[in-house]
Amino acid sequence: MNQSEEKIVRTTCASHCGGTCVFRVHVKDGAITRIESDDSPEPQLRACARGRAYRQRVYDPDRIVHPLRRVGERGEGKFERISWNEAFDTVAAKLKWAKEAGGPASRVLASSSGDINEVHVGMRLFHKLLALDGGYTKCWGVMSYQGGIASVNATFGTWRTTNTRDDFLNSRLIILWGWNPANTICGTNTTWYLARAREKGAKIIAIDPKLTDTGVLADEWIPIYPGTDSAMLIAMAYVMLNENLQDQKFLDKYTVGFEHFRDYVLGKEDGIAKTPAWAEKITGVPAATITRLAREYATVKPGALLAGVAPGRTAYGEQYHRAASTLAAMTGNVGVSGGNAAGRAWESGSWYPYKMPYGLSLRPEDGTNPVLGEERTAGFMAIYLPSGVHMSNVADFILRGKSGGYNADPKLLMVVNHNYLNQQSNVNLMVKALKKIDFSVMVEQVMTATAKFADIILPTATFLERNDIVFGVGTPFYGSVNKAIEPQGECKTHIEIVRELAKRLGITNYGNDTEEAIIKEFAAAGTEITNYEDFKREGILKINPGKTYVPFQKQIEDPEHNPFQTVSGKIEIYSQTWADMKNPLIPPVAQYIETWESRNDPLIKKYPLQCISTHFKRRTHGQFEKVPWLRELVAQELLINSADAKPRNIKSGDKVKVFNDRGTIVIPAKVTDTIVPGVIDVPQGAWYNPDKNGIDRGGCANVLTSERISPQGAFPYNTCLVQVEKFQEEN
Ligand SMILES: Nc1nc2c(c(=O)[nH]1)N[C@H]1C(S)=C(S)[C@@H](COP(=O)(O)OP(=O)(O)OC[C@H]3O[C@@H](n4cnc5c(=O)[nH]c(N)nc54)[C@H](O)[C@@H]3O)O[C@H]1N2
Ligand SMILES: Nc1nc2c(c(=O)[nH]1)N[C@H]1C(S)=C(S)[C@@H](COP(=O)(O)OP(=O)(O)OC[C@H]3O[C@@H](n4cnc5c(=O)[nH]c(N)nc54)[C@H](O)[C@@H]3O)O[C@H]1N2
Ligand SMILES: [Mo]
Repeated sequence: MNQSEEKIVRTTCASHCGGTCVFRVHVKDGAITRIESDDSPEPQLRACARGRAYRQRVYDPDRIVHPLRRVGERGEGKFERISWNEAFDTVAAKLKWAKEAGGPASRVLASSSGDINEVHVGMRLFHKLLALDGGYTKCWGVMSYQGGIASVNATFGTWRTTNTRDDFLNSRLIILWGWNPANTICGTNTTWYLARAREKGAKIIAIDPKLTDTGVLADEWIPIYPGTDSAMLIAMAYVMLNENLQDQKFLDKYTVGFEHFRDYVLGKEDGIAKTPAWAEKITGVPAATITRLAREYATVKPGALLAGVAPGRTAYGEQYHRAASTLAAMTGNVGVSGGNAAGRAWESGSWYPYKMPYGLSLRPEDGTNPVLGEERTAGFMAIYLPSGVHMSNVADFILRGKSGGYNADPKLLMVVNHNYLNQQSNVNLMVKALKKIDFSVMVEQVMTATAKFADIILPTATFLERNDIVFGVGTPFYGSVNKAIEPQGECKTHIEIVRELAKRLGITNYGNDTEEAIIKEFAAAGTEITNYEDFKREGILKINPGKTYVPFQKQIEDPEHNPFQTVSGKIEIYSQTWADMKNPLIPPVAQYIETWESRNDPLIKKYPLQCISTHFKRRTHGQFEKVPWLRELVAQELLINSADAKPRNIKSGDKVKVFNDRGTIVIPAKVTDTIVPGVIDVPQGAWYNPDKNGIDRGGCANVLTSERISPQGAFPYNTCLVQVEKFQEEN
């Protein structure tokens, strides 16, 4: 082909929002000129604003394109260019040193998704490297929805609970409980199917502390105080019981322990009947609204309660998820087309039963990590790891080590696919830890807040510069990630990086597979991809198009032959496993447990506002932060109700400081009546950028959040009390 001719490469987005949408990348002379989206027959898999702006991310002037070594202080962001050879030699030498000086467990791997749903870019390759080299400390906990995972495993014995999105068209009632897919995508076409369901006559109700872009689609917005959702759900159960609206036949046939829940709801145990009036005081939702919604959900069938994961990112968030699933069972909406098990509305990872023999999971040849004891994993992520360290506790682990009861004194931190400092709670604590650790290596694309603390940065490719396979969430399909351009500068792919490190560590059994060979092997291992070449050319393979998938349908239609995967074989409204833990904060049936930093906490006098930190339209967490087109789309602002702004003399556009004992940020305010009074929203993901006084000028929500974890490991980002004041710049 003539060099200067433009070609179009079909590929699939892999950004962290879980929308794996189709890209048509225009390439001329080896450079991307523009990005378009799907032009195939409906239903198309069309990209959002972030996807379409990806070109500016690839060509971001701050892109890291050479290996770097830190020359300034940690956090200062001063680096010098070094050769790959020197970078690899240094990292390998430090890995060996840490293993000898502190044992394998002193090497900590902190990894998130980065890009998402890819077959071989996740954490797997680095796990394999460190496992074959004698082991490492693996962190556990899924930031997105650890509470939801704990809950659905206890209730249904699996973590796949959600109907395909096209099944919205069969619902008569759709309840968006703390869910905003118009911004968060959560699977390509989610909002498209919601809009079509509404056109078809489904009633949509949104329950959320703020009116969202998806809420605009709804017939009704019910504002609620954060962290109180289980109280509202439990009061809805009260109404159903009181008016005998529950589907008792369903409960008798498919569930265990409902009577314990009923006793709790009616107050037989604690003398408190969980009435709508009781819940109104906690949630701020009028009792009449709770009663009306309970009647509606119990009678308008089928109804889909879509339990978003943000209400689960609160203290005791597990209880909210358990309560939602209990209600889905009470209304007989589990395993039914148009219904929903109300597990987690957003399930990344391989929740659709694709024929993927290993997908994102670790394989035997990936080696076992000798540092681990008992391990339960969901794909590549550890969901519960008694001998590991919870993601939220890594700073504490680094700062206190053995003296804090941990099994090692950390010496080396490896960060892959993760803007660690920015995305974990309590940034100021993490800053201390990042200053203390002996050595840190980070594999990154851009100079994030975290990367500034690295000793060595290994630059890596974006998904437009490499090959992979992704799969759809919500709409089942495989997408071929096809390399559109060569990696910028000296960037290398993960597989190239780990192979070089393996060589230097003397690991002889890492394997020599290339990127392409790994993908082909995956495709050939029994997946639906029968013709790899066709798949790669077409870029997308839809699975069973037009056929909805309803989890638990078999269990409901033919329970004799299809028990649930729980201990009892039924839906566990009462979990014996949780009862056996004998922890009042992990009750066997769903309960309302008041969060710390709630509206009743004495701390409210000092810090009177509840701070939530939502996922932002123009970013995926910290990603895309510097993309100019997206910055034009919407500004990083604090949402504050006019009732809270007025007494503070705050007007839209004013700079305000948001603070608590953990830290202070400065951010412009946007005064609005679309958020509940007493609640503010700091969109999460903005990059931490401290001034000389340690005040964050970037507007990073996690300067404010607490590293404390919920009893089942949920990350309570949305449980956080703060004060807001007008900010005066020092002269
Ligand atoms: N306050 C608050 N904090 C939150 C949340 C919240 O709601 N509130 N949400 C939490 C949730 S749900 C999540 S999932 C986390 C997300 O936390 P992270 O996963 O840390 O967030 P991302 O910004 O997606 O960071 C991924 C990083 O990986 C880099 N990256 C992208 N692709 C690649 C690649 O191929 N290789 C490598 N090596 N790096 C790559 C990106 O440049 C980016 O810096 O944040 C959590 N933090
Ligand atoms: N654009 C964009 N898309 C994304 C991401 C992103 O960062 N940006 N992140 C991706 C990832 S990793 C994840 S995990 C998903 C999930 O993303 P979600 O967790 O679903 O997104 P959020 O915006 O945090 O929350 C959804 C809604 O819940 C509300 N909410 C917060 N706290 C509460 C509460 O206590 N009760 C109730 N009822 N509602 C509450 C918020 O106001 C918000 O409107 O999104 C994915 N998609
Ligand atoms: Mo997430």
